[in-house]
Amino acid sequence: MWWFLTISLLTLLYYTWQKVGSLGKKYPTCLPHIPILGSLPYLNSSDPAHIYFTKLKEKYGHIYAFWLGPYYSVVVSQFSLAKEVLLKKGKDFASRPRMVTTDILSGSGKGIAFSQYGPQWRMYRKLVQSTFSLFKDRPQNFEKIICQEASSLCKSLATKQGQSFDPALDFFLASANVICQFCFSSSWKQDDEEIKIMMNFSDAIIKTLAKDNLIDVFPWIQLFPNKDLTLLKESVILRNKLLEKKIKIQKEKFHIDSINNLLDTLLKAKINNNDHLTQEPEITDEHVLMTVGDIFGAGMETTSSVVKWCIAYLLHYPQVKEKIQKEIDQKIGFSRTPVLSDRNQLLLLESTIREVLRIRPVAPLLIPHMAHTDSSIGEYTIPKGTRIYINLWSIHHDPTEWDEPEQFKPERFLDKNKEHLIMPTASYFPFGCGPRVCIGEFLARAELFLFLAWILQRFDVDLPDDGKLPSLEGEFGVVYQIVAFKLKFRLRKAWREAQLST
Ligand code: STR
Repeated sequence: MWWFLTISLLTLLYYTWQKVGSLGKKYPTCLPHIPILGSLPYLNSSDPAHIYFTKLKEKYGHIYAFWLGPYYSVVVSQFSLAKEVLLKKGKDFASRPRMVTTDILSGSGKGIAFSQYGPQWRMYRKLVQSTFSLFKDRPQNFEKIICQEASSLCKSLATKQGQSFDPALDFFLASANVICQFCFSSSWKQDDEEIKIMMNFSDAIIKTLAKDNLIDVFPWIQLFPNKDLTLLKESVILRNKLLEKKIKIQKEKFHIDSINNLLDTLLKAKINNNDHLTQEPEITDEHVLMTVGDIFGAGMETTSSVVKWCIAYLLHYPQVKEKIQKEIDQKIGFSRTPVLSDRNQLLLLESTIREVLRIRPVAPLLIPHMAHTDSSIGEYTIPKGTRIYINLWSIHHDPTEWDEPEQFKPERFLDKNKEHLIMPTASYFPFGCGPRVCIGEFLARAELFLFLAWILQRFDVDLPDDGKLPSLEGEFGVVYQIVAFKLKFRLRKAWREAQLST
């Protein structure tokens, strides 16, 4: 009897407290919620989060809220509101919620991807940006680095000609090497065991990080045995060991007058930071490791994942692949390999990349944002601490903005005469926007273009022997990955003939 009265009283207090607090303010429609669990009992679906959130939009509108246990969360599914969050009021919403899983990966919010908004995050982001500028203006620039990797990638694919195989490792190696040059001025060889270890731990991190994991809602759950958490912790230990080893080797070569990569930039900043009694935030070895770790992880995972999605779509739509190849043959031919300035020429390849980034965005809910001050979205009050999920998936599949959004149509990014690239609607931001926009967008776009142009100039991409097409469904996680698939590469006749005649 007593417990019944206590629970009833608590429930009453809870609702009264919420009503009083919200007097005169307008909040987004909220899913039903109960004490302690919040809306969790009403968020039960077998659909991946981005699909489920898109379905909820039909019932609750473009902006709605729910309680993830104790965390008030808002989902934004419309372009104009998302723009307000990311750009117009970008600063208000530029923080990140602290979660058990992201804290494990980032050493309690260090680095740049999962760290809170503030001077520390800003300083590390600037240091990474300045290293990007360093690579743009020097002879061994990104274009050269990517082309070297594209060349090694094509050589490796040629050795597997005619075999049915999973190309994941080859694409991973190519992307990892570009980012490894950026971080440490070094790279891996094809048969290096370390690359396989990296691919495995990276995959494990993606599958266990910031997912619909209850641990991120109720941290006390970690007190009980948990398979996902153990896997995440083990993978992060492996990653940190590998990075520490790389950092140690690079530190021995470090010279303050010769800054060649991201680690050099960070080590120099660390020395300057210790020398002068500056107001700058602290730079510790752990901060350095986490910053390099974020860039490294982002660089290898995202690019290789999108290359796989592109190839998978080309297997589903061979007529698009043929048109791209025709364009390559006409605009580049076989006497030279593709370069970045060909982007103005290979419009169909560029539009295909854009369409893949639309229909299968790398991060369908971006990384969750958090309001670090009281603010508003549209007419709605958003209290400090609210978690904001931008449903990029729903924005990229909005039928009021896109013609047949479920269809793969690269030509939607071309004008009528197919002579210019266009943006059919502003409802598109595969790399996010505002203060937290993807820092490597320029590099990612360059890699996607060059890797695909090099591959398609040389190879035909065919179905594997069992004739199985890749699934286009994907697996939801912090990166929306394609399920492993097999294919066959075959050197193109025209390419072979051109090689013989030179
Ligand atoms: C991949 C696995 C890894 O080893 C390290 C990281 C940290 C940075 C993460 C990256 C991850 C996945 C892709 C992220 C990136 C930061 C930005 C990027 C989430 C988990 C995206 O927003 C897609």
